[in-house]
Amino acid sequence: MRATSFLVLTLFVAVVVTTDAADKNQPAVNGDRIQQHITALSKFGTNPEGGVSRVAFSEADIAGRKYVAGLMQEAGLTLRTDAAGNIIGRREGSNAKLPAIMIGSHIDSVPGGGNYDGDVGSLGAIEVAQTLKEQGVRLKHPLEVVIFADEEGGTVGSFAMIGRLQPAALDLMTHSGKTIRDGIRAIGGDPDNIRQAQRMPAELKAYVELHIEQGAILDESDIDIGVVEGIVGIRWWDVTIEGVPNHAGTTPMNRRRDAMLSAAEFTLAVNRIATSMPGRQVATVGRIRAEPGAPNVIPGKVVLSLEVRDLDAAKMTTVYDAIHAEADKIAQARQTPFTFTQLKVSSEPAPTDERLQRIIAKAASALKLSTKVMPSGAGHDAQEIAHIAPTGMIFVPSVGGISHAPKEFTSQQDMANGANVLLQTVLAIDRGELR
Ligand code: HGY
Ligand code: MN
Ligand code: MN
Repeated sequence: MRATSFLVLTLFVAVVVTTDAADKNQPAVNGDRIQQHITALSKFGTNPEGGVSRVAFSEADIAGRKYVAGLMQEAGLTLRTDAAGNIIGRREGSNAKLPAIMIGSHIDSVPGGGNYDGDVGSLGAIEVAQTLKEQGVRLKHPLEVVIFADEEGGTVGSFAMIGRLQPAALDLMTHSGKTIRDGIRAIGGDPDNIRQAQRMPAELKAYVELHIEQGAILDESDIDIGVVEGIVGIRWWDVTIEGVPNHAGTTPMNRRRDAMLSAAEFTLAVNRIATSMPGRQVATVGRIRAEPGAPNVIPGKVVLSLEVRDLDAAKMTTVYDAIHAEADKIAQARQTPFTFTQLKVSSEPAPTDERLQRIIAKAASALKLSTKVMPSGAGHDAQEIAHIAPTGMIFVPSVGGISHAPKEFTSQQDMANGANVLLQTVLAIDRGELR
């Protein structure tokens, strides 16, 4: 071997060995364990289609929360349940004066949901705490892992944490059959003192949430990690349409004031309006109830849900105004008045912290993972916490972009990648990179 070749080879070996050693020195999560926890959590509220119906405050939710609380304790966290029912696990840092780095997500699901929405971020955050404990890493900042209460009912737990859950919202009925007030009580919260759940900006250094993308962008472009730049706002209304109930056999077609017919026209109009404007806004009628609800009675009343989402609050107002104007026309033409009641759990759009975007992207690159900066079309607790702390979000791919459905799927490797990026992001914040 010529001297130069020998030198090149030696350098090459040295670089490989050094890089390898550096990677080994970095704490890394246990992907098998995340997968085991995902599988175990999926048993709470499991449904025959392979997903879960673990709606907030249901028996399944209560049992699932107990399971994750056990994991949090094993991870060395000291637990408390706040007044809103959020489970908060804390690990003190070496400097008692520093604010906490908060990570977490939710474990409640939509009815007929999947096994990854919220669960990946919750179990990924617990895995970060477990990894720090096992690998003997002491942070300077306290670490808090939060499992937020009732995310799917309108980011209820995180709303309370920022002090914006209005008392009227406590009376809303949830999928569990309990009001939010009774639900919070059932999970160990204290709805009569909901204000006590509020956290102050000085208490929090940052909040970072890992989540599945719930869309197809990462999967279709074969990208490992999404760096979220902003989260859409979500506004919900109950729309009530008043008609006149009457006999479905004896009332001629030209003498009807059929609330269902107006609801059908309205539903088509919502879709047409959201589709016809330039931009990424979406609008949905997702639930409908006709009264009295019999085949042989013309519906006298229909109550349906309206949801509008966009990254721009002004755009959401424009879409809503157009929908309302169309409803007025339908009401006039069919003599069926419409009433819109906005629910007290609507979320405003939220940009994420640009410094955290950079930290997340850098952490992913150091792990040799590809990244893409992208918006979130789904709502998250992160958009509420963004009002009181610098907030970042890490997305991992959802196969086929399917979510809020039993076929929702994210691979073990992608979950581990996301949790490792979360871990490295926490370490970077702790080192002082969030300046
Ligand atoms: O509805 C949402 O976007 C969220 O998954 N809660
Ligand atoms: Mn969801
Ligand atoms: Mn979610």
